Formats: sequence, C-alpha cells, structure tokens
Amino acid sequence: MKPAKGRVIAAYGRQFAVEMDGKIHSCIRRGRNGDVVVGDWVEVDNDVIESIEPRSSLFYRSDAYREKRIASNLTRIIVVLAGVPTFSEELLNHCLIAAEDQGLKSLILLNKADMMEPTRIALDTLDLYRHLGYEVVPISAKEDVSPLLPFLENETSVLVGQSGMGKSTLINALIPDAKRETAEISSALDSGRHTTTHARLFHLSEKSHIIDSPGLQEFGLNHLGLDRLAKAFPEFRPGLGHCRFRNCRHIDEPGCALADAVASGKVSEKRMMIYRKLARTLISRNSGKGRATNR
Ligand SMILES: Nc1nc2c(ncn2[C@@H]2O[C@H](COP(=O)(O)OP(=O)(O)O)[C@@H](O)[C@H]2O)c(=O)[nH]1
Ligand SMILES: [Mg+2]
Ligand SMILES: [Zn+2]
Repeated sequence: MKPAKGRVIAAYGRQFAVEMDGKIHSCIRRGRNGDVVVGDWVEVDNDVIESIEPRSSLFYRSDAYREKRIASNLTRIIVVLAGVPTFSEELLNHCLIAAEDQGLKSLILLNKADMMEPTRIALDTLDLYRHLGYEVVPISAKEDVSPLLPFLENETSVLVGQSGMGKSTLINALIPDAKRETAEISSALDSGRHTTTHARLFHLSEKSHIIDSPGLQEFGLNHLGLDRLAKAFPEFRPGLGHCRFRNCRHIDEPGCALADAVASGKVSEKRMMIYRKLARTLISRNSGKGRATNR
C-alpha cells in the first residue's frame, strides 16, 4: 500500500484512529512519543504515521512539568459552563487566553439554561466577558441545541470545560450516533479497556467538525511568555507599548498604562488580577529554574 493522507480522529495511548477515505485505521507512531494529536493531518504508510502536516493551530495547556496537547487545526473553542455546578471563572479565563494566543474564535456556552435561577446568576457573572466581545449563548442540551448550530458551521470546534457541565449531553444531542461510533473505534483499536479520556473528533458535515475533550479541572498556561500572555487579553492591547518602561511586566511598575486603564475603568480589576496571578507564576518559574518560558 502506498502512503496516504488522513486525519487523526482519536488517540488511545500510543494508538491512533486515523480516518482515510471514510475508513478508520488503527495506526501507530514509532519512536516519537506524544507528538501526534487529535485533529492532525498525517501521512500514513502501512498503518505507521510517518509525518504530520504543519498545523494551523495547536490548542494546549501546560502544568508545571509538561504540556498537554488537546487538539490541533481548530478554528473555535467552545467553553461549556453551567449555573450548576458552579463553574470556575479562572478556568474560563485560562481557556479564553489560550484561544486568543492561538488566534482562535471563542464561544461561551452556558448550558442548563432550563434551570432559571442559576442561569440568571451565571449570566450576571458572564456580562464582563460579553462586554469584552466574547459571545455568550445560553442553551439547554437536554431541550434544544439549535442555538449552537450557527456557531459550528464551517468550523472545527473543540468543547472544553469542567466535568458535569454537560459536554457529553451536548455531543449526544449533536451526534446521535456518537456512542456507537466511539464504541466502534474502541473495538477497531482493540482499546475497549481504555476509557475515552482522550479527545475525539466527530463530523457534523463535510466542513464542520467538533471535538469532545476530557473534563478539565485546571488549565495551566506555563507555555506562554509574559508578552504573549498580555497580548491574549484583548482589552489590554490598546495600552500595550504605552507603559513608562519598555519591559513593563504590568505588575507593580510605576507609569504602567494597564494600571492606568484599571484606574479609569477601561480594564476590569478581575481581569487584571487574573493576568497578574499568571504573570507572577511565570516569573517565579523563570527565576527559579533560570529557563525561558517562551518556546
Ligand atoms: N437541567 C439540565 N441538566 C443537564 C443539561 N445538560 C446536561 N445535564 C446534566 O448534567 C449532568 C452532567 O452532564 P454530562 O453531559 O455528563 O457532563 P460532562 O461531564 O460535561 O460530559 C448530567 O446529569 C446531565 O443529565 C441541561 O441542559 N439541563
Ligand atoms: Mg463527559
Ligand atoms: Zn505596564
């Protein structure tokens, strides 16, 4: 068989489900550990992934020690939240920052809108993000997912969020065959013993795809440097380059244009606190280990 091009739609440990001409092949990657990610276009020869095409984007998080790649070649991040259980606003911010950094569109999906009072409270909290330009869409995965559909068209989207927010319910409503398809892939890969703790790509149409990802508890951003971090806050951008010090970290420096923006109400205190907490983490990691955070 000669080499063929395909797309990675699921990963189970060192085995990958690669879709080629509508068929799913169980493939391996020799030697290189962990470089293939769901969403990748790859060249396959005899069920071995030989090479990965250049990616248009790579959505990943990182904790203190390692990177966790979530998916590649995306165009949109959908952060799934709900009024119950209470969502982490910090996690929401980290997802939005990672999306901005990779130039991806975001959508904040507030699920369980059938629960009126928790939804009202959550919408109040989300007002800040609406004012920043992020779209906030209330939805009930149990009742009607149609408000989400226009946002999925011609996009490769990934659903991210804490567990319990309703990601699986959404996927099942969007793709009635999701469970069966996933079971088929598991058996094709002989990985029935693995739970689906990995991302999985589903087709909505020829041009629209959606990736379900495992529930997140945290979303580290240690892979960003200070410059990239500040640029990932859209409301910071007008102030960047206007601080007294060219290398201002926007933490406690005099003449900081972003501190002025907070004082005049152009930037919210909450967002500034989120930035500073992340910036301090980056700085202490850097000085402690003496290595650059920018990749
Ligand atoms: N009331 C309500 N409950 C929902 C909705 N969507 C999901 N749930 C419930 O929320 C819980 C978590 O859903 P699940 O899809 O497993 O969340 P996941 O962990 O994000 O995949 C389940 O008990 C669902 O029945 C919704 O739109 N409204
Ligand atoms: Mg789930
Ligand atoms: Zn500054």
